[in-house]
Amino acid sequence: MTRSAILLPVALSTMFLISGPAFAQGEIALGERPIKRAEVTAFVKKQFAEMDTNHDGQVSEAEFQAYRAKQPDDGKRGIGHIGGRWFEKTDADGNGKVSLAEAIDRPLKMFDMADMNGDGVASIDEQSMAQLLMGK
Ligand SMILES: [Ca+2]
Ligand SMILES: [Ca+2]
Repeated sequence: MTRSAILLPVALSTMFLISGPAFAQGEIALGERPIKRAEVTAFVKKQFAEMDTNHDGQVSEAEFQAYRAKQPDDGKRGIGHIGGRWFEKTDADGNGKVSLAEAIDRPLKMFDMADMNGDGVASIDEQSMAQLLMGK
């Protein structure tokens, strides 16, 4: 058996160890890997579906509070983080319900701010710059 044949599975399992936790945290962490715009959209749609427990296409304040209660709070703040003031900040038209369009607006704006060259991918460098601009 050659040396590389032995090392490759080890390298792969290490990659999984590194990328694993980022997927388990319920949001897209910044500064860990390049993020695609489509990924942000897909993530917010999935998160929205998880929050909209009665499936009426709107997230009510009660649904938001229930989601918050079970969201792991590990101190990380990435794109799609549902903070304590998420509901009031996200309900742009103030009708007491958050629609999918409203939910997707802020994460995408954050993404577009990071994606400075507009190629649809926020590189790690671009994310670092965005974090600086956001004062983190
Ligand atoms: Ca709902
Ligand atoms: Ca609304």
